[in-house]
Amino acid sequence: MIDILFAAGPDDWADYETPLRAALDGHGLSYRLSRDLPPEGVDYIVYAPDSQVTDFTPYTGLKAVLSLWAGVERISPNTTLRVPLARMVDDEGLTRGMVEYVTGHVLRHHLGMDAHIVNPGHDWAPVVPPLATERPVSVLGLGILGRACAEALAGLGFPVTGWSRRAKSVDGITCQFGPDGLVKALKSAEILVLLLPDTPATQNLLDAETLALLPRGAAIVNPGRGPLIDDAALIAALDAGQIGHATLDVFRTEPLPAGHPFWAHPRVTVTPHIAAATRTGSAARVIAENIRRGEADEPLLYLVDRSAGY
Ligand code: NDP
Ligand code: OXD
Repeated sequence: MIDILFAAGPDDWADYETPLRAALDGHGLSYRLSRDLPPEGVDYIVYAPDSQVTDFTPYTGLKAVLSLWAGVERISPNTTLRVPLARMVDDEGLTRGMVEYVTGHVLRHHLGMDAHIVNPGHDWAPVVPPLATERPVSVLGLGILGRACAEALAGLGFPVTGWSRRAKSVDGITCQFGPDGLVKALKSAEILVLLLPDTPATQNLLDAETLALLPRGAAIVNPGRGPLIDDAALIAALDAGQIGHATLDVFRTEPLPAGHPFWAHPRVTVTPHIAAATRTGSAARVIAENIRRGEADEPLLYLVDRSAGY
């Protein structure tokens, strides 16, 4: 009997219980799945950032923690966790959702859609946007999500530069890495997409100095994490016209506090962390597959490198 503790919030339990049971049954596993199990008998913990578990010490027989979220900044540094941590990679749901969000918001800025959607004076003022082939876009982060978005944007014709920690090669994308690569990626980006994880190395990556490297009037789309951007520096850059618009899905504090200047800024679009929701059916299949692997002594999928923090 495999004991699986569902240690995410009550809403998640309501959404996930049925799909998780269906996915586990599909593997013919014999299991107990509950929100409440004696810690010492637990084999796997299904985790989300609002989990009731913050100290893993009592889980003496734990084999792995399986995150329902792709971003693991809140659990990866936990020193009481001493077993493998797998994060969510869900090509059927999460990745598709992110590609749709990013291409939609990039196209909005590229086409200048706002001028037509909000046109109180009913001005007939034709401004023909350039073709995508004339609009360089950079994607910071070339992991599962960044790469899928970079490829989708390149498929629409945008010249795309991608930036990652380690060197890589992706067909149709100009790949950069390291500090020099960041400067190149920023200098060319009329639209900048942030798909980096929140780690000590990425926090405040966009500050006054790096924002100044972007072409004047550049747009930023951030579905990565709030701490990637120095909020005050972004507001100053927006006010100075250095940044034309920022579409932000993620924030240092969520929900974004009522008085935060982003809410009122005319050139900030706030979306409430909805860029790519984990979809219950496909995510449950990813969790169940990892439990099957764990029980079969096969390597787990999507393990987090906790020394790098993602
Ligand atoms: P991955 O781990 O697959 O990719 C992370 C990418 O960031 C990699 O290309 C990695 O480089 C790069 N990277 C990490 N650290 C650095 C650094 N110091 N310098 C340069 N590049 C760096 O993550 P995903 O693509 O799956 O997800 C990215 C992030 O998206 C998540 O961490 C999460 O924060 C966010 N997210 C947001 C959602 C939303 O709804 N808003 C939904 C899901 C995720 P390398 O390839 O060299 O390792
Ligand atoms: C995630 C997210 O990390 O939704 O999965 O932000």
